[in-house]
Amino acid sequence: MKMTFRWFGEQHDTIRLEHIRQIPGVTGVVGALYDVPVGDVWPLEKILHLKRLVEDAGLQLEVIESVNVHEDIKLGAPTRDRYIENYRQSIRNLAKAGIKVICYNFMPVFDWLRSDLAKPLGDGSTVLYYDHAAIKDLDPMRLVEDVEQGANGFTLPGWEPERLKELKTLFEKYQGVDEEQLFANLKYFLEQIIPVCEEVDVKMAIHPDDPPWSVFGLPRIVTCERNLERILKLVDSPYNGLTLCSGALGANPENDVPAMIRRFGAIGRIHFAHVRNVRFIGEKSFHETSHLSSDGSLDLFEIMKAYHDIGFEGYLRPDHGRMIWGERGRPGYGLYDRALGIAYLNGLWEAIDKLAGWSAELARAEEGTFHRT
Ligand SMILES: [Mn+2]
Repeated sequence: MKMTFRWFGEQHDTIRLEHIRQIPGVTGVVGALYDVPVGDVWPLEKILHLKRLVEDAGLQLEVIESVNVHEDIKLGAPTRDRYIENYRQSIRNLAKAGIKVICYNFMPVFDWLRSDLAKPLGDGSTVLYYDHAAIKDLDPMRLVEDVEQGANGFTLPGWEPERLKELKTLFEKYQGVDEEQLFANLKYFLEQIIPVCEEVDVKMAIHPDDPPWSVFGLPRIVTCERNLERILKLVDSPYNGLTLCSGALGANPENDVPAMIRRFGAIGRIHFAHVRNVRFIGEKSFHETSHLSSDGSLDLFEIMKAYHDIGFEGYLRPDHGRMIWGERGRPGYGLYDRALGIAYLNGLWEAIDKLAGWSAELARAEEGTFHRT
């Protein structure tokens, strides 16, 4: 397991690379270019500049999150081929800079969605909160305004203004796209890009939809074990893999996250792990929490144990945290609670690893005794 930390770059993050370097066990940064419009080719010089910054701070840059997919690709519009060709070129450029994994998502219109970006908890911290009942009847434009106001002046990933002003038109375009069509459009995209990934050795890792159900009547497919399996089979290559996000999938209590880790990890298709907790409040309603098992509804020990059992050697990062200690930053992406999350995940990992070593030793010793007698 390689511990990483998401960073939004010099212009878009309050957190400095030197601070990330000081979090125990972190070896790499998960980065992206935020000034390249969705659909354009990522220029090699810009990628190399980012890589230099990260490496000068003593960290590695091997994972990109995200290279966003242009809406025309998800819609299956006639113009998609141009954007797919650009995506292929971005993959080649990222490979030249030593990138190993690209995280992306295939969510129509919206990236992740929440009804509140700063819900206060009893301990005085604030967290991201989702309540389907509050969202489902809302005008999507109204939600966009709310999110913009609650984002502390940041543009949230996936909520780029140029994309959101097209919102109305986009909704109209999705009228004819159901889940089956979205699967077909994803297949078309993967068939074009995976051969390039195989050629340049870059692994694609699709992020689950967050939350993992349909919102505003838009189709969503990266939601459950069955669909993940179907996605992996659309193009059956090790380069077509997953970002297994415990929080996104875990928001639906029907998703058994440790079981998914074991199943898809055993076949080598998890390339990137997002680990965090959520607390269920009711039907399609949850808020985020610290990473600690007892603070939420997911068992982080079981999750880390599953990664250990499959011999996970890929990239892992803590995910959204609470906003604590007066920090002002991107909702979900403060320094302090994610650093606490890392310390906790490292502790779980060390304990699981040593106990596994002891059990193996014990088993060998017992075997020895058995043979001698
Ligand atoms: Mn995630």
